[in-house]
Amino acid sequence: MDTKFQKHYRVCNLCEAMCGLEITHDGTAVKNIRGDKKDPLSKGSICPKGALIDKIHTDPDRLKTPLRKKANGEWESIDWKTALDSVGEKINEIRLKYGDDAVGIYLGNPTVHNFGIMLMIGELKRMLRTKNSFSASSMDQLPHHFMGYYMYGHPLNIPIPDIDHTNYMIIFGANPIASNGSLMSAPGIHKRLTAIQKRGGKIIQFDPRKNETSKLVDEHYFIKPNTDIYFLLGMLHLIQKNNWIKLHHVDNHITGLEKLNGIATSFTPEKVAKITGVSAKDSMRITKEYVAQDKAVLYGRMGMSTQEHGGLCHWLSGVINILTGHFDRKGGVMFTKPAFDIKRAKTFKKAHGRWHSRVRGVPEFEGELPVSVMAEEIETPGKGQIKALITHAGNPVLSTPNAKRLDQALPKLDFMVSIDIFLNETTKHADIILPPPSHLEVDHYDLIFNLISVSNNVKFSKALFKPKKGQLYDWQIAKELTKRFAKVSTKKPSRLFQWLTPRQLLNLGLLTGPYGKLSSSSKWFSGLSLKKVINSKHGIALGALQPRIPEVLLTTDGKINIADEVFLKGLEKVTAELEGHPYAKLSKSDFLLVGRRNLRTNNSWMHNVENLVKGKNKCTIMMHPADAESHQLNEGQKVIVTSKTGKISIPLEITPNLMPGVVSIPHGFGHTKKGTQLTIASKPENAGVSVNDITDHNRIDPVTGNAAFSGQVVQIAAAI
Ligand SMILES: Nc1nc2c(c(=O)[nH]1)N[C@H]1C(S)=C(S)[C@@H](COP(=O)(O)OP(=O)(O)OC[C@H]3O[C@@H](n4cnc5c(=O)[nH]c(N)nc54)[C@H](O)[C@@H]3O)O[C@H]1N2
Ligand SMILES: Nc1nc2c(c(=O)[nH]1)N[C@H]1C(S)=C(S)[C@@H](COP(=O)(O)OP(=O)(O)OC[C@H]3O[C@@H](n4cnc5c(=O)[nH]c(N)nc54)[C@H](O)[C@@H]3O)O[C@H]1N2
Ligand code: SF4
Ligand SMILES: [Mo]
Repeated sequence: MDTKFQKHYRVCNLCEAMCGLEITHDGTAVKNIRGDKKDPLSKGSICPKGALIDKIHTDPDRLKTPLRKKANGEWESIDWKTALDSVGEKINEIRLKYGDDAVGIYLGNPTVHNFGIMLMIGELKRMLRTKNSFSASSMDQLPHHFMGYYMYGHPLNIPIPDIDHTNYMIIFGANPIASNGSLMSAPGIHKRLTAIQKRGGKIIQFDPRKNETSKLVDEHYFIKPNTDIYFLLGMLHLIQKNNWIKLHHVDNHITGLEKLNGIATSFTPEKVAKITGVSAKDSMRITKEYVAQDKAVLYGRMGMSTQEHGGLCHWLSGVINILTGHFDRKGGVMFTKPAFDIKRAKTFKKAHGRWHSRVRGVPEFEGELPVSVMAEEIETPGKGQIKALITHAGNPVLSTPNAKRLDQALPKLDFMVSIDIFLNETTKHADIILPPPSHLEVDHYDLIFNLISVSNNVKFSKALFKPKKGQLYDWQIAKELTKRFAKVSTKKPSRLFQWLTPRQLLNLGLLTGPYGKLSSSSKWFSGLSLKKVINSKHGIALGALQPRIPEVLLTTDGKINIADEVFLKGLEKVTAELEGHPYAKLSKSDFLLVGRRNLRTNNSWMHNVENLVKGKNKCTIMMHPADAESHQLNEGQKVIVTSKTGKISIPLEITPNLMPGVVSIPHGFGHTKKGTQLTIASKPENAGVSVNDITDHNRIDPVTGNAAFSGQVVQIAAAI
């Protein structure tokens, strides 16, 4: 190799897979990016997004200095001190005038991929003391947190499929080949899935669409969107009726088992089949096979989370895994043992219903309100109305249900600040934008994804390049704002967080963590410290997942709370609708809408990378040929999709991969040039339309408050 070039090793932080990257560079520019073969978790796997991560760093549209909007709407660059002082003054002025709840905060998806901000944001929120706190979680994995909290005592106590040892995997509503696995950090997912088959195992998938993952599964079944809860209750019905229950070692660590008696009695396979579209014969055989397997796992993800019964679905899949002996055992779902266990830092005595949203009265969870209520909290006058908004690493104008309404509500704010690397559809509404450095200019550690990984590992990535002089990291921005917000807060900022850097906090966590030098179970010379982790540039393997019941449980009685009232109550509506499901009344012109992801896109961003967006238009509506024929629609033509909340016009893609009666549109598109700097994304051929202009903010899971994107009713007609 040319001596001018060096190798840098880091973890890709674009998605949950945590692929190790090997970056060849000359100190100022990247030559190429490959998968790091020596990374103990990813072993060389990489996807097109990770291979192009440097294109975010070099994107001419990426912001490097704070921007302030002038009275005429144009932007001017300002220095960091002026920017931070103005934000502090403006936010404090609004708090003093209208009260703490007048400030809203929204954290987007990349927030969780940034350990610096994750360690500092709690303090910032503590100084703000607002009830109007939101994040992308409430249109994503909220049901998992809910299940973790109620069943195992902490929102982050989430069991993960032991994919590398299972012999029977049932997948509901996920597309790991495109998404690279979610709530299951499993880089090289293709290899891991096919390995199940190589050991003689089987993969079964339930999805209203045959997606990229369906190509490799053994059996795919179309399931009607938003009806998975019925399928799961049908499984429970069979398991209880046939007494297929085997609790193994968890038997002594469960409370509330008796409350499960009778809850699924009326959910016979025949009744359930009428609602789900999966035949009674298939559901009976699959349940029997799954129960009989020693190493089997039931896994559900986005498609199962973002439906009207997402909370109940994830609770019940947990219950089924427990009852059938596929829990806390090899090949079932298992808990991780991360080197830095953030669960120890934040305990939850009570995390639900401590306050309610002002307009719709929905309860908070983990200190947050569902994002579906954000627009109405900005629009509706009265005490507690949101007058100022802080966004971090999010694009809610494209990502939230009925986002068009939010787009119209944001200009009504007295003040908005966005911490983001781009001027996009959301940040264009801000008065001030604070841009942190790029992904190659920051240290990286996976505080969250190591908690949901399919094996235990630890790795620290040092920044590759230096940021522009004076540019502040996300965590420094948070610290600076915390200091300013503290001036009018009744709480004092914690000295620990004021004085220590993320590296120092991480070192503390690693030293005192389960493998740390200072832990009772490790030895001083072999235990972990940040230094030791930094020195192992490819990362350190900490072993396969191991049984952790009961020590992992954080419930007050130290037991699994298998049937909390919150879930049992939620079941009432499902039981009532068994005999007369609303979908039975749909007419021929009604379709059920589902979403989709593509390997080369990442929610609403990264569309500004030419090599990822080029090629076939990804923002289409997919429809089954029989439906297209009966509606006299042709391939490629523009159709108008209408819902309760709006209309969009989008090209049609006809494919047998959709369940008849179902249509699929991806989210994250709808880029606009107006007011943004998204040169590539907003070119007409790449811009697409936003599905969230037609999703309904009133469709939320009544148990968790999560957005219900799946199964919304829409009508479709040719565009004239
Ligand atoms: N209809 C429909 N809607 C959906 C979904 C769906 O399936 N269907 N999925 C939902 C899900 S699961 C999610 S997670 C959300 C995502 O929704 P959001 O989190 O609201 O939006 P993202 O598209 O992830 O936007 C990320 C933003 O972070 C910025 N950014 C990237 N890295 C950094 C960084 O390191 N620091 C800072 N400060 N900024 C950064 C980017 O420029 C971009 O503006 O969308 C949800 N919306
Ligand atoms: N390439 C890429 N990777 C990503 C992302 C990305 O945008 N692009 N986003 C990341 C994020 S933020 C997340 S949260 C994860 C999500 O990753 P996944 O959980 O794998 O989610 P999706 O790829 O959206 O796949 C959801 C599947 O659910 C199906 N589905 C929809 N409704 C229903 C239903 O009611 N029942 C059932 N059974 N199935 C249904 C859809 O047809 C689709 O095939 O991906 C992450 N990884
Ligand atoms: S799969 Fe995810 S973590 Fe791996 S390279 Fe792609 S974007 Fe990065
Ligand atoms: Mo997500």
